[in-house]
Amino acid sequence: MNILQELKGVQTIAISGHINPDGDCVGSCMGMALYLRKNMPQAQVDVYLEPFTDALMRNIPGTETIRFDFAPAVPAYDAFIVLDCGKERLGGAEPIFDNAGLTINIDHHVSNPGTGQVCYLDGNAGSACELVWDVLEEERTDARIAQALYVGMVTDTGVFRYSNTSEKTMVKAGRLLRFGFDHARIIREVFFEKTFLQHKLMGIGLGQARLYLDGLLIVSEIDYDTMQANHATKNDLEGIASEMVLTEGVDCALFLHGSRPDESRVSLRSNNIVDVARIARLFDGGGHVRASGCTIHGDSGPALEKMIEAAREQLREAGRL
Ligand SMILES: [Mn+2]
Repeated sequence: MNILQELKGVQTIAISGHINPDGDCVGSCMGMALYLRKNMPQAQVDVYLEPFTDALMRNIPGTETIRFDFAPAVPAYDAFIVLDCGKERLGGAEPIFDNAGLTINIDHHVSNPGTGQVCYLDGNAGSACELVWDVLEEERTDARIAQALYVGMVTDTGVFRYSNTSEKTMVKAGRLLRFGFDHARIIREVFFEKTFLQHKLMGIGLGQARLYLDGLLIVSEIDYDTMQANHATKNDLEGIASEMVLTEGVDCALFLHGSRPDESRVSLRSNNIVDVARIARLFDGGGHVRASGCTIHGDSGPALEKMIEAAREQLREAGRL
């Protein structure tokens, strides 16, 4: 796909990604927006997203132009580009999508069957930013666009550590570096730097962790009261599940937190064996084989037992139990 050809003659373009935007979502949306603004100067290009971290605001160029209020600047856009998700995760941007003419979807989530008239989907890609890079022309790209896409590649591959990192990922990231931007600062600020509260909650989460299934599964929970006492939101829990799954001997990690008095969010991670997307789907969640999420309503105890059983079954099938 060449995005400029797909959008030929289009005057107004809206771009959005998923609720609770991460670096790949914001990076792909801004990378695309900056590219279209540069190469289609006559067109109006608007990005609609929910708020996200200050580190992403600072390190992804052009974020100050994002429309965080979801008030449509145009009654019906000629085109709508959905990045890093399908229509069902657009949140406040969904009505804008519904009113748009041409709809385009670029995504790397295996659970996304594709939304829109033109789809570019690849479940093997490490990030949506990799796929956005595919539809751009390198000679029409600049350092700001490259930087936005680099943030997404770094975020979704865990700084090129996860199994979704491929030769293609490295080649594309390498091409981006040629544009010249402070890539070391991006990795430090976007990926490794944490707030004091994040570090504190990481300590609580790891301190309360327990091992199950012969040490193949690690589970921890930060309850609603602890969240309240620390004035914590889900953003303050960033990285806890990923850290848990780095425990020696562990294949799968389940991290729960009380999101409301009667609701828990679960982050699931695995290294090699357990398909955590399958477990998340038991609770209407979704995501990737190695990283997924779901929501539990009511008491988390029985749901947690069900998830441990599901992990046990998969580990048995794999001959590990
Ligand atoms: Mn992504």
